[in-house]
Amino acid sequence: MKSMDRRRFLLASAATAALPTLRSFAQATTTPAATLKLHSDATGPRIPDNFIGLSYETNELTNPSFFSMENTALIEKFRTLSTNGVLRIGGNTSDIGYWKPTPTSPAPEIHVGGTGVGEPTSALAYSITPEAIHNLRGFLNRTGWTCIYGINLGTNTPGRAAQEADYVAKTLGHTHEKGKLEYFQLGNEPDLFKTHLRDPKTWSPELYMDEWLEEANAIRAIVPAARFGLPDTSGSPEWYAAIVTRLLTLTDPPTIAALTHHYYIGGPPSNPDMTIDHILAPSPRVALLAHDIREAAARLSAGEHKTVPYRMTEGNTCYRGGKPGVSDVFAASLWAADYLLNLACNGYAGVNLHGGTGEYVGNSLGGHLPGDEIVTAAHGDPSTHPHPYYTPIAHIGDNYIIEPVAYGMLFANNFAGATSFPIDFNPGSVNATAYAATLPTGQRVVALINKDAHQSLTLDLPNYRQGPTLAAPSLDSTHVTLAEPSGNHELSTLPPATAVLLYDSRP
Ligand code: BDP
Repeated sequence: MKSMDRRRFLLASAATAALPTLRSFAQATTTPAATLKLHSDATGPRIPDNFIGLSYETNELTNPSFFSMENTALIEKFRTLSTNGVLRIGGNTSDIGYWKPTPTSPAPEIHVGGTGVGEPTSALAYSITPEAIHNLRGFLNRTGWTCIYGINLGTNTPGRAAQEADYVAKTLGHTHEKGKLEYFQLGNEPDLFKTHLRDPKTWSPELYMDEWLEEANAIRAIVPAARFGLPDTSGSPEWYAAIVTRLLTLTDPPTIAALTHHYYIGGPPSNPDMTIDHILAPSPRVALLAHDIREAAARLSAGEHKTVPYRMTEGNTCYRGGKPGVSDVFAASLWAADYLLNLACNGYAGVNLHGGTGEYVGNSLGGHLPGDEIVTAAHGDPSTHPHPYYTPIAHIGDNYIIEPVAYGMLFANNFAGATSFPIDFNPGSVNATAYAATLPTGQRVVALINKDAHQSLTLDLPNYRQGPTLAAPSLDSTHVTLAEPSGNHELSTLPPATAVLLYDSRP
């Protein structure tokens, strides 16, 4: 990729910032040099062009002008993040939304149990109209994005699901037929239905599959080209295993387009362990989830004689709407850069970070964002923070704003279209990660992410010059820059809390 192409991914406001060269950061107290061995003659997974994704609550469709071609300010921000990303619509509110085909269609009875803490309630049920779907198509056309569309499984009937799917498929068109709909998902985090939607004593992956198949088959009967992603669990690897086993017993299974799961580092916001240090610490769970979904996808692929991709369809730093001072600051940029590249080099088809409008993410949690209480208790003003706190694109006043977590997405998006290759990286005592890939032009790119709050990373990588650098005055700052350095520099020392892309400078 030529440097002009890469510049496309940089934010205009940040691109003019004068960055110090990494060599100039070299410090008096040196940590032992890290080692990095590049195995560029071997190939790892290719990172799809549409790797970048966002996840929004289905409840956003209540306001048909939000995802519409008139919402030019939001379209511009989507295009800043990617010109061909994937918008996933779902979340807890997808299980309390009902299809309302005409203005006079009656509202069905929606019953949700549970406590309403961290989950929606019956009173928050809402309708989805043809107008919202029609406008969504215009929004997708203008952004260049495609869509994963979530349909209610928790409080729906197969008949209503099929009617909605029919309208959505006709209006969006399938991506395998040059349209905008990647696939449907039925139900959000069914592994957690036991808390508010199903009997906890009996709920299981097997019962879920009975219900899922009934709804999926009703949809296929009307939309023969329908494709599905599943199970969209909150994690729960034992679910993918059981679901794949069941799918492999079917003689005429619905078409499976992807296996999917969610990932939040932890939560809720009141949890004292949800700190900047915690979100930057290495997480063994990421590798475990990757291993388990890859195994499940391989089993399904072998059984179906095709390659079934896997995708992280909803996630972020801290569940229940994010934590002020952790989810909405520079630490979240470094987390996202690392997390996305980790998944990219582990063969994931893409990553959808969750966000959107505060009210609707609030509804997904029972009607409010707990982060507000933390800000208020500290005598702060919640209105100065993004809502939800983890959202990649915030809506503050009349403006849409690219938040710190989205800078990490932008950084990682420089790997889109590239083919990863294996490396041996030993950062010593520094909390740092590295990823490497070959761009379609043949040029190699290395990402170094120094998540360490205190230690610099010292590394010699001859013939690689410094590209876009992700930096901020401090880990808890909201002033993030992602910018090209001035001049042509090789790397010597990467300062604490900084990430850099390095490009092979050989002819
Ligand atoms: C996920 C839900 C989503 C919530 C999110 C959160 O799918 O609707 O908004 O958690 O807790 O589990 O922030």
